[in-house]
Parts: sequence; C-alpha cells; structure tokens
Amino acid sequence: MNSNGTDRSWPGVIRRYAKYLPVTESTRVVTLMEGNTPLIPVPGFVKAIGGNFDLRLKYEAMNPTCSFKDRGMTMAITTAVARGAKTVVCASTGNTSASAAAYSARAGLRCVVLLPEGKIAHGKLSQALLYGATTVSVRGNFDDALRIVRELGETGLVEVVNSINPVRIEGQKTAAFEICDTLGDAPDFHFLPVGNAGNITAYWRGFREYQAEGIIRRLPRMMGWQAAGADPIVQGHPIQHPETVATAIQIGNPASWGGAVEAARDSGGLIGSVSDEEILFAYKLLARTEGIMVEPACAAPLAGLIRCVRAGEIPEGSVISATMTGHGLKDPDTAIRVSGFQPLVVAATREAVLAVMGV
Ligand code: AN7
Repeated sequence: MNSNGTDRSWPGVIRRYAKYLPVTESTRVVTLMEGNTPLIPVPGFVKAIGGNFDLRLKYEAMNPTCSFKDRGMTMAITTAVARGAKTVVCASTGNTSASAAAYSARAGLRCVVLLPEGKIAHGKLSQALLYGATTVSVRGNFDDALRIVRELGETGLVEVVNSINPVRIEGQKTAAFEICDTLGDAPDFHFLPVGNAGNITAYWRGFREYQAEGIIRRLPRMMGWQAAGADPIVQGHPIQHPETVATAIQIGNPASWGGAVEAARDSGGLIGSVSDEEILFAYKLLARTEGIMVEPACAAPLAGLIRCVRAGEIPEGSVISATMTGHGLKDPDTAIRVSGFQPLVVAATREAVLAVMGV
C-alpha cells in the first residue's frame, strides 16, 4: 500500500482471484491490470434523491478500456490463447468489442467485432478501430449480430468471446468479490443495469461463492434494471426492435436471461425497467451532484433506485452498492446533447469573459 491506500502492485483480476477462477499456476495470463476499481460513496446524490442510506458506486469506468467488460475479457482472451485460438469474434453494443479488441491486441490475436449499424456510441467505436479489430457493421440489431456470432462459433474457426463463453462470467464475478473485500461484508442491495444479463449472473455467482467460503455473512438483494424500450425480462418475452437512449443495453433477447431471473428470485430482488427520461434525469443528476460521469446505461439502476426510494422500499441505513459499468466519455454525443449547455463564445478579452461569468 502507498500513502493513498492504493495498491500499486495490483496484478489484475486473474492473479488476484486465481483461487476462484479456471486458471493454473502455468497459465499465461493476458492482462491490462484490470480491476481494483474504486467504490465511491455518493452522499450528495443520495441527499438529492431524498434517501437516507449509504450508496457506493462501483466505478468500473476505471478499467483499462473504461468498462466492466475487461474483467471477463482478461479471462476470455487468456483462455483463447491457452486453447491456441488465432481469431476471436464477438457481437457487441460497443463495450465488449472495445475490450475484446484491446485484449486481442495485447495477446497478438486477430479480433473481429460485429456491431449493430448506427447504434454504437462513438467512444466505443473509436476504441475498436484504434485497437485494430476488424470492425463489421451489421444491418440489424445486437440480437442479429449475436445470432451470427453463435453460427460462426459452430464452424470451429473462431473463439467466441461474448458472455455465452462461460469464462467471461467467471472473470466478471470478481467485481462482487472486490465490493465485499472493501465493505467487509455484502451490501444489503446491489443495483446494476441489465442488457445481455451476463453481469447480474456474474455478480450473483460471486456473492454466493464468497458466502460459501464464509467471507461474507449475508447476500444482497439483486436489483437489475432494463430500459423500458428494451425490457424483455420484465415483459416476459423477447423484444423484436429494442429502442433506448442507453444503447449499451439495447438488447431484445438476452443470452443470460435465466441467470438474471434466478439472481432476482433467489436473492429477493427484482428485474425492473425505467424510461429513457428517468435514465437521463439520473445521468445528469449524478454528474451535477457528484462530478461522476457515467454512460447512460449506468443511470438505469440509479433511476430504479429513485423509484424504490419514492416507493419507500429502501430501509434507512441500508448499505447499497451499484455498478457504474462504463465511462461517460464512451458516449460524448449524448452528454453534449443532454447537458443543456453550449460553450459561450466570446471575444478574447477579460471583459468579455467577465460579462458571461455570472459572478
Ligand atoms: C455500459 O458490450 O452487451 O447485462 O455488447 O456496456 O452483462 O450485458 C454491453 C452491456 C451494462 C449490460 N452497462 O451488461 C456489449 C454489451 C454497460 C454495458 C451492460 C452493458 P450485461
């Protein structure tokens, strides 16, 4: 530990949690030192929404490609290398492709990403392109792209690194471990966005494994949130044409549907949905009250929390964690549009600046 309390020797999630992961001493680990992300208290946000509890945001934006996907991708690419794969492929709403592209570059693998045309936030697209992935825009939605990836996987020519690859879930469960390691026990509730439902499946597995080990004494209620235009689990059937401002979770037929339902049911939690207006309200409120910028998908669980507070469903003094899955800079266009501000253009003089400063 250094004087800031941060551990500079952090080895990445595989080496840190090797005991709980499908690796051995001789595994050649492909890592960008992901994990060890901050769990940030946000009392200003809690006050603004009229709550009286301890909310901590697991800020996964601090991972190497700025999303939680790096935890699963270090496992997926490490495993692909061990199997002798040459080419990996994934479908993505953006973050999986950014992460797959980065870890593939690190490992020297060829990477092909299938993206729903026109539905990818620009930060994510810039990552896939710069890391050098073969970037394919499919004229269809994420669910179409994932169907093609499944078919490509059956040819045996490529390694699929979507979360239908079970090692992805294994890597992602380490975020639940970190939350418990920081808090000293599980929280009362865990809130997170739900898209393809891999992450809620992974967190629930992580919490249960820590309980089985006796490291935590209780389990959190798992509170998963979809966007109202893309809420197949809430509706109980696939959505043909999912639509939401939160493009990361614009998914109509989640691969880990069963895992999400199980996590909510077995933990006494729920899968809910919130409108785009609620998402953008929470997105802006977090930025303005705490100086924390997340991408719109992360605001879905915050909007869900606001609903729960209004309904009186959060007991005073609860400890709540919520995963902020991706950085706000992933989607600068939405940030600029939603901010409500534009730069004030003035002459290059002190007087002109003073005139618009409002002080
Ligand atoms: C910021 O990148 O599915 O429920 O292809 O990017 O585990 O799918 C992204 C999902 C939440 C949902 N927040 O997680 C992809 C992709 C952000 C995301 C989710 C995603 P899952």
